Amino acid sequence: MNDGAGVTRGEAQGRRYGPLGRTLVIIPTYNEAENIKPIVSRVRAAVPEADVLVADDNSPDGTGKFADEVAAQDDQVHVLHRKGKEGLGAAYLAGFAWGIEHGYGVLVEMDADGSHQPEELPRLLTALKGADLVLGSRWVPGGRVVNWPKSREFLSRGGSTYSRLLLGVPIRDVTGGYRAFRAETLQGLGLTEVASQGYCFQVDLARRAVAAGYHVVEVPITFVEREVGDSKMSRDIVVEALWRVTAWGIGGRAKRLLGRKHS
Ligand SMILES: Nc1nc2c(ncn2[C@@H]2O[C@H](COP(=O)(O)OP(=O)(O)O)[C@@H](O)[C@H]2O)c(=O)[nH]1
Ligand SMILES: [Mg+2]
Repeated sequence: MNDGAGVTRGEAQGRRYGPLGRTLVIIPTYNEAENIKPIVSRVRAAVPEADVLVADDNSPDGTGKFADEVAAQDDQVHVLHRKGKEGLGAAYLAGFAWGIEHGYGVLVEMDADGSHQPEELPRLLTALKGADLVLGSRWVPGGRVVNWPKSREFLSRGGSTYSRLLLGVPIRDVTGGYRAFRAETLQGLGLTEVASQGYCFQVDLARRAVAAGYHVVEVPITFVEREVGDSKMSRDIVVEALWRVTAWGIGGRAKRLLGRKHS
């Protein structure tokens, strides 16, 4: 149950997977000046063959400039400068497009604040050899959270449970943001239609992957709450997630009901 738990579709069993190709770790940033250099060097040390793309939304604290300084010293580090704060979802979509255009076979999502430990990435990549999508998971056996207030854990567990039940996706940690995608998987998710901006972006991608029949695997991770800088979690982000997940859930049920009537 520990490595590679959470098969979503039986038909995926026995499928053969192609080689992974080059890996790009995408790190979205907004005001992560103190975190950006340490996180990039941890990624480079943990997975030296992987390249890094920092997707910065013109952070007022100069994160983009610090990322440029790292990129100037290291050919495997790139920076995508975006014009302003547009949310996590938009930054990832831009990062995915950049990565696919540049021929990467694996695209990884990772926060800048150290919550997603780069040292755990090799385990995610190993699991991706036999999957279409790997989710770093706090809520499967072996997964855990360090330094989170009870209120935040309640919100995250509650959000995952609500989404799982309403959307019918058999995933324990559906809001998590430490993930490894095969490029082909991303290309099959209909990303041009994704409008989710905040954390429900992660729920959106997970539900699309399940609906498309991809083999999704959850790998336990230890999520460490940031020590430096501020969380961008806001009431707006929670409200967006709540209404979108609810709308998807109701829309999906209505579609199934209508489908049944017509058949
Ligand atoms: N580019 C970009 N990055 C963002 C935005 N909002 C959050 N992030 C980044 O997304 C990651 C997760 O955000 P964080 O504030 O740590 O959220 P939390 O861990 O849920 O409290 C961090 O690397 C942030 O800098 C945004 O609007 N644009
Ligand atoms: Mg964080």
